Amino acid sequence: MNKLLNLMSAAIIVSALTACASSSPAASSQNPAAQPESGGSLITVGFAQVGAESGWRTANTDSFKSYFTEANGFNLIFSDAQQDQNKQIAAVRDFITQGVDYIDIAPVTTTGWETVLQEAKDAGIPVIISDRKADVAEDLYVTYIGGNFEQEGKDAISWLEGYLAENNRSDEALNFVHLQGTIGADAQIGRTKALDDAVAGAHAGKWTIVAQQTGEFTEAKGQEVMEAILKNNTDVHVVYSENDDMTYGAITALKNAGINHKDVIIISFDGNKKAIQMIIDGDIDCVAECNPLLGPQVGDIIKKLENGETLPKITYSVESVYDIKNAEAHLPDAFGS
Ligand code: GZL
Repeated sequence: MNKLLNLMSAAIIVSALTACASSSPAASSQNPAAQPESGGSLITVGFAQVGAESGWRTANTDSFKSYFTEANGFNLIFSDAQQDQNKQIAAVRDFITQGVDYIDIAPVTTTGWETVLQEAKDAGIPVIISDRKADVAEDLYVTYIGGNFEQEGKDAISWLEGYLAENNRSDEALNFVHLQGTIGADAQIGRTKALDDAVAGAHAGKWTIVAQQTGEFTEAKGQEVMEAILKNNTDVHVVYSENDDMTYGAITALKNAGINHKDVIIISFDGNKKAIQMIIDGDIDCVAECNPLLGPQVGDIIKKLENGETLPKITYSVESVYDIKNAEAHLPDAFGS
């Protein structure tokens, strides 16, 4: 009788252990070889970040590092690619070698990702794409979460059309200086398309882009490019700058050229606290919001995947447009410094 009881209790123990093992999908179905580095109870996430080029990027990195902590059940392996796609791809390969449980990528540019994402798929490691899209087949990543950049641009153009109407300037011929983000980045592609479409379409013959150049999403490059542009263009009516950091540089360049920047309509993207304050101070006219605080949302995606939930392929951030009418109210909630 004792033997039977012993056998039965042994059987119960074995089945309980098997049940535990199969109840953590990350360890079994997604990546059987993966065992988080420390303790075995943490979910190891490799985050391949673009770089540290802007206030937006700093806030985005901070949101990941403050969310993906051991206290929250994660082991974060962070890589800063310094805006170099080769470094970003190498970081993803390193995550694969380390056998992480999940990979998150903010692709510096949309192209060139097929090979390494196929390697991640072959290794059974789910890939989440955040911030900027990658131009790859849908089976190579689980989901995308980030801004709808063409819509941000359309929202900025709509704001400008409203502003011009309010000031009886709708029929005015306007010269635009267009500071683009990193060429090939999803954010640049979308924001540029919105302006290009408006100039070629509804406002053809009235709106002219007198200069269009990348400032690499940095303040220094934005100032440098704007200074060069102003040497050949002093009759500038609108600056359409694809992020706040280039906008800061552009305003410095206008001042250095002896142009009162408050006489120029300045449109920016992101929504750093500094830029929102500059709306209140009259230095910037409009900021189309782009939310960098994606860490907790990516964490929520991973928890849903751990629970075996299915997710939509795309989730866009909910974003607003700020001007003198609503900047004050938004300032306390604006990200960064
Ligand atoms: C947008 C993000 C862009 C920001 C820039 O989601 O990729 O990159 O607009 C940042 O400030 O450098």
